[in-house]
Amino acid sequence: MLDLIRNYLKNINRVRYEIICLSNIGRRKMVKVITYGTFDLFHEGHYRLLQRAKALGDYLIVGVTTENYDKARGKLGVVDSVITRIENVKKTGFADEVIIEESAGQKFNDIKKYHVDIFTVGSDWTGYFDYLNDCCKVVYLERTRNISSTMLREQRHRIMRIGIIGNGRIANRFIPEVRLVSGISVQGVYNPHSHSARQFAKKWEIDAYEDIEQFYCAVDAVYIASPHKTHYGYIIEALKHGKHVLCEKPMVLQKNQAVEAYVCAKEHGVVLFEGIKTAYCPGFQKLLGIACSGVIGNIRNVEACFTKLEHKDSRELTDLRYGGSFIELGSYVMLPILKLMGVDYERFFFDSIKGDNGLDLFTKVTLRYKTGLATATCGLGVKSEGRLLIAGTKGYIVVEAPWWKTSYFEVHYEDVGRVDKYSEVFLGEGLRYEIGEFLFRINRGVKDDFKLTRGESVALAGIMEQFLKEMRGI
Ligand code: C2G
Repeated sequence: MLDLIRNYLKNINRVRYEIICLSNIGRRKMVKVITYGTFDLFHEGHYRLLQRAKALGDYLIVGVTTENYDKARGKLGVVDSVITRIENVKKTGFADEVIIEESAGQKFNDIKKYHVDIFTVGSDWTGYFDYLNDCCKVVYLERTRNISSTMLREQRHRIMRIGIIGNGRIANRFIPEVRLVSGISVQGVYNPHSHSARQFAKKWEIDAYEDIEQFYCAVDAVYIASPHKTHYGYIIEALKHGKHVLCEKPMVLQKNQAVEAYVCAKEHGVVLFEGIKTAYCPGFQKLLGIACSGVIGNIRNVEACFTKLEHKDSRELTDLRYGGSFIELGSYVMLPILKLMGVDYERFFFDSIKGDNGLDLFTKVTLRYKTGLATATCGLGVKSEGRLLIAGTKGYIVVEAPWWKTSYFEVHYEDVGRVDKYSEVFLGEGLRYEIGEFLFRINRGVKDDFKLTRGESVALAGIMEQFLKEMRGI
């Protein structure tokens, strides 16, 4: 298949190239420009990039990525075939030559091979390709901020325009990850503190909205990354505006709020999705598959620990209502327990080591099920071994830290000499997996939420609520 594409491109491009070379004889040196991209669900941003790339010189070479390369570099959800993507690039009339990009490191060789003068790419990659300055000029062209739907009308999938509410640390990690999911584009940010939103928008070349109604008009979906206590209000408001919602964990801190939010999403025909990244990453999916396959027998005990030392002045250790280790990390440590042991625990209790301000620096939750036990441990002020251990009647599975970014795990048996080892990719910050799944559910109308069910999400909210009641009297 690749050979076919290569020959086809080679023939038409050779003729074009010869004509251009002949017409340039005796004139100034022809300036050759090269750019690369996936060009999936071809849109205005791609068109404008190619138009400006062409204007930088006389001859434009466009590298279109193969499916395998996109897979290897962690770009998810590519819809169009490489043939369609090449055709779409060619239709613009800007490309004098189209080549295929198959691997990392190819850019450097292409620049030498095709005697390229300028390498260009959108500004979402600023700095990333500076190393190519050694062999040609590198130009970052400003990315197109607003992708209107005019160019996309006939397409099966629209580009989903997502807006961000809240612009803290996690939102800064979210944007580069969205850019590695095909079919979704960050439109803008809303924060009642408009100065902060404007700075964030400038940094990421997106729009800042001061008016929340205008914000909702401009987006199809929202990512809620605001302080915990504001989640519920934003979720309901966004759902009522008919927007799909991806909300950071913990989604809400009361069981009835979670139930109401899911009912509201159903009523408005949109997707509500709790963003616990571990739940959607391929390694964790593989782990659950192996754990439930019977190789370790019946699961009798799950122990999950996650600690992350935070500075005493951090938001996590100073927010007296919604700070502390369990609210911050509890969603992660409870996840494998709820997935493997279920939501029907018989009883559970919390115990914490508290700091001077009363916030928990370290918390243990012990759960008793009909068929087994579980312990969730998390800490912001105590460091421990962040391990996930799943014990069964025939063997056990161990996943070392950072198990919440599952990429490797081992299955052990009574026979100490027998160890089965499994690995799986976990790319970047891993947020791309939840974003990809969110988009998949929106586009395909998928009702199946097995990676993190409504029931599990509601149970998590219930456990958070219980924790706040027992430990803080809220
Ligand atoms: N682009 C843009 N504005 C947008 C979206 C994309 O200017 N709103 C630009 C990108 O910066 C890139 C080109 O359009 O230069 C193609 O974008 P993608 O198809 O998303 O490809 P990308 O993943 O950015 O791959 O080797 C691949 C390249 O490194 C770029």
